[in-house]
Amino acid sequence: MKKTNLSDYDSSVVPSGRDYRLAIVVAEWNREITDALLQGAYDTLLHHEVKEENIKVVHVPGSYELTTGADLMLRRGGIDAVICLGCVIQGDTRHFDFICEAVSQGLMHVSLKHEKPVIFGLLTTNDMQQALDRAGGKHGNKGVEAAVTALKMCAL
Ligand code: DLZ
Repeated sequence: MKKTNLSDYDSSVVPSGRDYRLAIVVAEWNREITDALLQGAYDTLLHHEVKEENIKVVHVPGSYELTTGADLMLRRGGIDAVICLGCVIQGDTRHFDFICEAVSQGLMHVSLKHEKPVIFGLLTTNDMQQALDRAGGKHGNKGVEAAVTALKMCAL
C-alpha cells in the first residue's frame, strides 16, 4: 500500500476508542511542530470516541526524554497505550543520529517491557520545511497517523 499523506486513512477500519485510556507524551523541542502533532493526535482520538478524560497529555523537554516519559506513564498503570510525539531536525553534528537511535530503540524496549503499545510519532527530518510538511502541511500530520496506530494496536 503506497501512502502519500500521513492524515489519510480508512476511518471504517479504526476501532472505537470508547473503552481505551491513552497517554500522549510530547517533546518541547521544536514546539511549533510538536504542538501541531499533538493537536492532530488529540483530535483524532476524540474523533474515534476516546473520552477526553481518558487522554492524559504530558510534556518532556526533548525527544530523548520520550522513552522515560512513556515508561513513567505505563508504570502508573491504567493506560492502554502511549503515543510519543517529537521532532528531531538534522543539525551540523551527530546529535541527530544519537537521539533518533535512542528513541527508536528506547520506545521499543518500553513497549516490550510493559506489553503495551508505545507509538513512535517522531519526525526525523533534514530541515524545518520537511517537518512542517508532516505536521499539518502537504504530507499530512504524523500525529494523526500515530493516533490511528494506537487505536489499532489497542484493539489487538
Ligand atoms: C539537544 C537537542 C538537539 C540538538 N536537537 C533536538 C531536536 O532536534 N529535537 C528534540 O526533540 N530534541 C533535541 N535536543 C534535546 C534532546 O532531545 C534532549 O532533550 C537533551 O539532549 C537532554 O537530554
